Amino acid sequence: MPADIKTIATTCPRDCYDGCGVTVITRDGEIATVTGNKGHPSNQGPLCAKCSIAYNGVWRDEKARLLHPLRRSGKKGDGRYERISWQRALDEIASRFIDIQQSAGPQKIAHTHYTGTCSMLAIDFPCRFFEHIGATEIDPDTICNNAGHVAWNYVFGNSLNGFDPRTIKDSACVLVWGANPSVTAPHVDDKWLFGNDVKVIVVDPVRHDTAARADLHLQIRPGADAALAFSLLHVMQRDGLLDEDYIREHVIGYDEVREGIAQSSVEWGAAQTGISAELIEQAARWYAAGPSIMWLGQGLQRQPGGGNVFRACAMLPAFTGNIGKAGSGAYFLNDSFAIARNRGLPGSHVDNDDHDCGQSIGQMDFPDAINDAEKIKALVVWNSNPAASNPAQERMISGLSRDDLFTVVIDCFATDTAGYADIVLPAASFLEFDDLCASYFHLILGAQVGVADPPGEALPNQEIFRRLAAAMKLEGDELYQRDEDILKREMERLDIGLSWQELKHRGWCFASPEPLILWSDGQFPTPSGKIEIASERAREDGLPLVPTADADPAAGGDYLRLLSPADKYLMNSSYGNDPGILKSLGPATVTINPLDAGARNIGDGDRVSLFNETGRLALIAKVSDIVPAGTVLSSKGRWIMHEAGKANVNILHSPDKTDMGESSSVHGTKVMLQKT
Ligand SMILES: Nc1nc2c(c(=O)[nH]1)N[C@H]1C(S)=C(S)[C@@H](COP(=O)(O)OP(=O)(O)OC[C@H]3O[C@@H](n4cnc5c(=O)[nH]c(N)nc54)[C@H](O)[C@@H]3O)O[C@H]1N2
Ligand SMILES: Nc1nc2c(c(=O)[nH]1)N[C@H]1C(S)=C(S)[C@@H](COP(=O)(O)OP(=O)(O)OC[C@H]3O[C@@H](n4cnc5c(=O)[nH]c(N)nc54)[C@H](O)[C@@H]3O)O[C@H]1N2
Ligand code: SF4
Ligand SMILES: [Mo]
Repeated sequence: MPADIKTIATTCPRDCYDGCGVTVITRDGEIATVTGNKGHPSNQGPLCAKCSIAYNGVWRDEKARLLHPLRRSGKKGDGRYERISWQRALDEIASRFIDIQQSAGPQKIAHTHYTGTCSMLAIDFPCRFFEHIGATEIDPDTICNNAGHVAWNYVFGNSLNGFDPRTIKDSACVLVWGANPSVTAPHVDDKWLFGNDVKVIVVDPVRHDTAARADLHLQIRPGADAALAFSLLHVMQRDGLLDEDYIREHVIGYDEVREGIAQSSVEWGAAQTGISAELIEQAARWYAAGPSIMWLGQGLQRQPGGGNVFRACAMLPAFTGNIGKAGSGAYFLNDSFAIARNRGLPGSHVDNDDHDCGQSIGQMDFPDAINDAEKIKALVVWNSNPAASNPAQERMISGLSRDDLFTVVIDCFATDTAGYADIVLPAASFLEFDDLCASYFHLILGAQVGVADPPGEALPNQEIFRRLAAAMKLEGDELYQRDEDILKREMERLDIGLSWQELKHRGWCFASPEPLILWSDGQFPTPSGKIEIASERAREDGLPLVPTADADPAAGGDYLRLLSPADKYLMNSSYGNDPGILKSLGPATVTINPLDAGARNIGDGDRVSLFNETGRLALIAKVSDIVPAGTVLSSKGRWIMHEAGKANVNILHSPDKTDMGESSSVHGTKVMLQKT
């Protein structure tokens, strides 16, 4: 009998700008291959390198996946576990939680989660449980992008309403500032950024592949971006390139920064940023000529002054009117769900679901809190891997090792963090249940389609929390709502004219059939209704009224600035256990400018150490001028257990906060470098 071959369209739910369409080919009901959906507007072909490997590797390898609930049988961290039934696991968790609720209070139960999977049910539903019991949330965005959110909320009243990428057809210039799409958005990079007839300007300390391919690369010193923004505006002000009508009608604060811009000469800007005066002039003219899109990356705001940088950069679209018109836009993130719900409106007033789970502790306070028995008595980790991902790695692990901390980890894999759990619960992956995905770049909604049964006894996050609620005998309809009912209701709310079954059949659809020009009505959800470069709300929060033209000083002495952004082959720490990925990754490296390497007698391939007050890490040197002198580069996301020194780059980062939003400022870290 011929094999029964089926082709099913689904969506990649990783925390990724691209939001690719996935094609799963099944043979006699079993997954044969996971590949890219050629008909999807984002990828238009294969998946990225990492997903092509991992979705056909560990993701579907029963030997690599967690299959059953486990209970720790050895010491924390030594990885010895015994299999137990779901009932026993849930009963034990329920009784420990009830005990803590009664003896110490529910807020002593903490949970930490982020974007391990971004589909709607699997990312949001568990929060209902934690809200219901009154647990403390480790504030998710403060590990990633909260400084940018807070800053752009001051300025625009919203940080999730950027622009519609389809409108690039009307654009002349795209300014990519502190993002690395060649790694973090490979299809956006290739198909969108370089697939359209636009001038590309990149501002980044690193000459990554996008920067190397761009028309202009402004190789800035880390943390000097606000000074650059002022200096770019200086050129536009001097040459009469600002849009005075737009400023008058839609912006407040120009008068307060006018003088600061006038003083930020190109020569001054060049001295602050390390970029030549000619490049600053050229970039300013191209951007101001427009129509221009500005894309601020998430790496950009992971600097100590990241919030101020975002407010300073926002002056570019505000003062040149490069917002609310065809081919223009100011983008940090989009929220396709919110935009779909409001697609009949002229542009801006999206409802800003912030997935707030009640009381919280910031991620930068997490290392201290997890070491404090009075603050946290039980911890649930789901959709994240803090042992590998969080700064202050040593302190995180000492907290996770506490004997008196009752820890539950829910994951598809036995991660570094799972090794410290009392109970480990196996999660189903995106290939194994239906859900709804929204891209944060393209305005696309995607169906996630369950194409296989979960391996072993694994369950989707939402089902795990329904069962845990039942084990605790909690009352409340929202805790038990079925997936089908939520998906049906959400499709009605989205009002895109498709039922869940229809979307599943098609695989994806745009949030609006026609391209949208966001902010076209010129109404911003700020107190004044205008773009607030001068923000009273910021001042009330103890911040300057307007952005300032600051640049971080050089690291000083023998110190170098360490950047640890995304890796091509990893998705944060996801995929770090895949043999094919490990082979592609090779050993952990640090990229060093020839001047810094020469001064320390370091050659390509040498063994070196990076160290500071927080920790020490052994790496292999890569000598290259893709990084400027004074800056070293070593990417994030490797699994600790696979590293010889049982640590990754987060051993070097301290949990210092950004100027706004109590967010991570990992890219501000200073390190010493030594040949070993
Ligand atoms: N040094 C340094 N550190 C950084 C950064 C940096 O730039 N530099 N960046 C930071 C940023 S931007 C972020 S967002 C964080 C991310 O850090 P984390 O939130 O820790 O992200 P991941 O490491 O990918 O962990 C996600 C986990 O979810 C699991 N998972 C996948 N699907 C499911 C599912 O359906 N259910 C469950 N329960 N689990 C699932 C994966 O297997 C994986 O273990 O890291 C931060 N860490
Ligand atoms: N392959 C892959 N893709 C990913 C991820 C991954 O881990 N791997 N992670 C996902 C997640 S969670 C996120 S948040 C996004 C992040 O994706 P991006 O928004 O692209 O951010 P990062 O990769 O953190 O950093 C981007 C750039 O910021 C630059 N940068 C650092 N400091 C400064 C500075 O002071 N000034 C300027 N101008 N630039 C600076 C870095 O050199 C880096 O090239 O990517 C997502 N996509
Ligand atoms: S991680 Fe990003 S680039 Fe890779 S397949 Fe998923 S959506 Fe596409
Ligand atoms: Mo992130």
